[in-house]
Amino acid sequence: MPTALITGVTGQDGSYLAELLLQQEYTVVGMVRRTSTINFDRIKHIQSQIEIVQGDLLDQISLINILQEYQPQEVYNLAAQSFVPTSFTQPVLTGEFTALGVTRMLDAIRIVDPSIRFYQASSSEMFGKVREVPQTERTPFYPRSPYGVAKVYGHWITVNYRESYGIFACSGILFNHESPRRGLEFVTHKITNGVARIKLGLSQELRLGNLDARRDWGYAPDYARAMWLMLQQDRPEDYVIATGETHNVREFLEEAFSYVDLDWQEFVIQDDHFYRPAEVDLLIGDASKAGQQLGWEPTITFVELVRLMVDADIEYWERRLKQAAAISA
Ligand code: NAP
Ligand code: F7E
Repeated sequence: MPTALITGVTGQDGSYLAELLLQQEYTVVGMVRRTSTINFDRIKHIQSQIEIVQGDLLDQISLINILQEYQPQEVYNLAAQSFVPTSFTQPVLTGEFTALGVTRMLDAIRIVDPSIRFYQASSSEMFGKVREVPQTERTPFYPRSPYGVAKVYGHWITVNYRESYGIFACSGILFNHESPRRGLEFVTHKITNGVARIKLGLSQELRLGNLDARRDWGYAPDYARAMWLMLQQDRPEDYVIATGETHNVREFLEEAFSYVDLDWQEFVIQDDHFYRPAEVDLLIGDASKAGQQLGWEPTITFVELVRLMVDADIEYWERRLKQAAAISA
């Protein structure tokens, strides 16, 4: 059975990809960085089936040692500083993790075993101030944040190692993808968590930034499947993964609040704190190439995505309330 190394296994995508690879009977090695308190919330249900190994994208030797010890056939590089606002306040750290970290891993592969297949988690944020609509694999990049700039570097170094050293290296240009496991600071989960708390009487307001930004939002497990498919092809190539639909933040709000019979305008406060120094106004992807060559299609619609996230957050907060009631009884 093949062995796969996932960096960023504790993140949203890493957890779904690990589940998928375990279903395919891979040996899954998950790289985690050392922290004083471990947070395996997203992988606790599969933790016993994964080999957890300590390593860090900032530390080249740790990457070389992991490849030598576990000898994976596939490496999925999902680790990154992935929150766009933090990239404005910590631009150098973002460059180290999200840009140079890719070179460290590619170089480790080149040194230890150049036959390893490599997936790089590229992003629609590379399109930034978009040059064409919809965006395809051929659309020029114009990043609008230190995060986007770092991802452009990660994308091109992946292409460069493929062309220079013949490494089977693919860059998946993934548009926004969400789930109940999405970090709480990202706008979709911030909204659905806020809706659940307001519905259950735990909050009275939700503070947000730019409601006009448009995104192409898909469902994270669908996107994990696309990553795996890219590494199963005869030739390494880059692919856009997207739903082909765009919605603004206001539409997401309307859908989430109305699903629980609330009017978002009574609860949402626009707050300058959540605006960015430069914004990405419109993203919409054309995933025709992935459809034709990988047979990939999204399985969840926008409305289904919003509702499943609201349902999950309501269930979470109801459980928490029951636990609190049981403790105080
Ligand atoms: P996420 O939930 O923020 O997870 C990021 C992961 O990276 C976490 O496991 C984190 O570990 C790990 N990490 C961060 N810095 C590290 C370091 N120096 N060394 C080792 N591990 C480190 O992100 P995600 O949403 O799953 O996204 C996965 C990847 O896809 C990221 O590269 C992201 O930039 C990219 N991407 C995401 C989307 C999207 O819509 N989700 C779209 C396009 C591209 P800790 O648990 O220790 O923090
Ligand atoms: O913002 C607006 C905000 O933080 C979406 C990452 O996974 O996807 C993600 O990046 C939009 C932006 O995601 C709030 O201004 C309004 O226009 O959920 P987000 P993102 O920046 O698109 C890409 C593809 C990645 O690769 C990234 O790693 O929503 N917005 N009000 C807000 N955003 C946040 N976070 N919080 C607000 O209060």
